[in-house]
Amino acid sequence: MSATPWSHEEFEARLCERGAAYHIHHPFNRMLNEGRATRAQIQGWVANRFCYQVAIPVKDAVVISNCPDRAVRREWVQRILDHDGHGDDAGGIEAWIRLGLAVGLAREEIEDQRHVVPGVRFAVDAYVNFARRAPWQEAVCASLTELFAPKIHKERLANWPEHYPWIESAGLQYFRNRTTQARRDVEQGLAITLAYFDTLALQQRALDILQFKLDVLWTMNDAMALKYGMTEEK
Ligand code: AHQ
Repeated sequence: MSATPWSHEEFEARLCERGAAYHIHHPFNRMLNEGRATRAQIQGWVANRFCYQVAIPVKDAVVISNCPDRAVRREWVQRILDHDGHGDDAGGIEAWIRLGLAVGLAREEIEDQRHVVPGVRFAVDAYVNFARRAPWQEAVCASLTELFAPKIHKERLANWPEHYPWIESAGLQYFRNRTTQARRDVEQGLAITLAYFDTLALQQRALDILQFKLDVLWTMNDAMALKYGMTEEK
């Protein structure tokens, strides 16, 4: 007799419980958001996270290329436009470069990814390659770390101006944009996930996929902490 799947409410609650492993709790991120990061650590974080940012629209294009459902593609394509830009909107990748300029990096050294450490690159590649290989619904599920993203963007917007007044306010626009975009993304991603993972075994698979993506983000912070060091709590 097959075990009864969790209700959508229970399934969503179990997905949200995994937020305890979100990289907002990583010591390197806490150092950034509590004002203990040096200029070099902030520059290193922005330069390394650029590797992740430029991979997102590639990952999203992979999801679209694997997805036969036109209605899903019509919504999902917005994610690519959000990052690559369209019309007069320069997009999130350009906004991330703007953040890099605001923390004192040159456009060239951001774009050529000379500062990206192997652990960050491998974690990012693991995410994109997962999306290439997995059913498109599993790649959708992996994006649900954004359940926890509005909080981390709001935390940066609340704390960085006070802790790092030398960073020009326009440089933080990326975080402002993502606060609303992440919420919209999660609505679509969660609806697809709750509908597709409809047996107990599949629901447990969804939790494993979310944990994989949480580990991708956590590992990126581990690699950056190793490279740039950690300024301990006072
Ligand atoms: O800026 C981020 C972003 O555009 C995305 C897309 C989404 C995905 O498809 O996996 N995840 C994600 C995330 C972004 N920013 C991260 C941060 O800490 O600034 C958080 C990250 C995520 O929660 O997965």
